[in-house]
Amino acid sequence: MALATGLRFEIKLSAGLDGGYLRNFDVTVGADKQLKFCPDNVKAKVGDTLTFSFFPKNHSVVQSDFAHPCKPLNGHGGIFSGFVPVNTTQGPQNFVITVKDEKPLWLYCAQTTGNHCQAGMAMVVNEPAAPNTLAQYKENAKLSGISEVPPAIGGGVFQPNPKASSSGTAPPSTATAPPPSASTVPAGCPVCPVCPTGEYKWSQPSTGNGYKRARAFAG
Ligand SMILES: [Cu+2]
Repeated sequence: MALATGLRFEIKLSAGLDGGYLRNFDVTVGADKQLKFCPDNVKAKVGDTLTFSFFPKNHSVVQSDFAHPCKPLNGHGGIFSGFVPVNTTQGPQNFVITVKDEKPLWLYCAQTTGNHCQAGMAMVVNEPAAPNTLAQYKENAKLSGISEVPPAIGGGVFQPNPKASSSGTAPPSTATAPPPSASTVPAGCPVCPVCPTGEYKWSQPSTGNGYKRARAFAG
């Protein structure tokens, strides 16, 4: 896994295509012990970001295409977060990708223990019209055989996760556990498995000039 060695600021001078602002979508990976991305169907524009936060036990984000569910794009290329083992509530680092175009972007988890992709752990950005829907991708995934893992991490950056536990150990799980809504599911993400479609979190309001404000990335 890439480790943050410092922070740098990157100012995006390209406005969102809607002329207003770019957005970030927070996506949980395996939250609530479910083999799901949440949300799993996002409509995004060029320059928008998706920030993946990882939950136990060991998930990944891999890009594929519709025709090859649970297989890396072009056999090897594309987005890959690596496997992110998590023992605590959330992993210490998030994986952030930037939407490069508005073509459909298919993502899955390549964990073979439990066959996560075949069990439906997949998502889409900019879902195409029928018949190539997310639902159909998941149907095809059931028959896809063993998931494949890309050889190298790429296609995104890691950022510190402000919601991660700093102790490195699992929190108490019985009498002193916080209310269910407190920590395991980010605010704004409804209880899975029913994930919303599309836009539920806006990262920053427009500043009026069409530019996104500076944003820190792990470098
Ligand atoms: Cu997984």
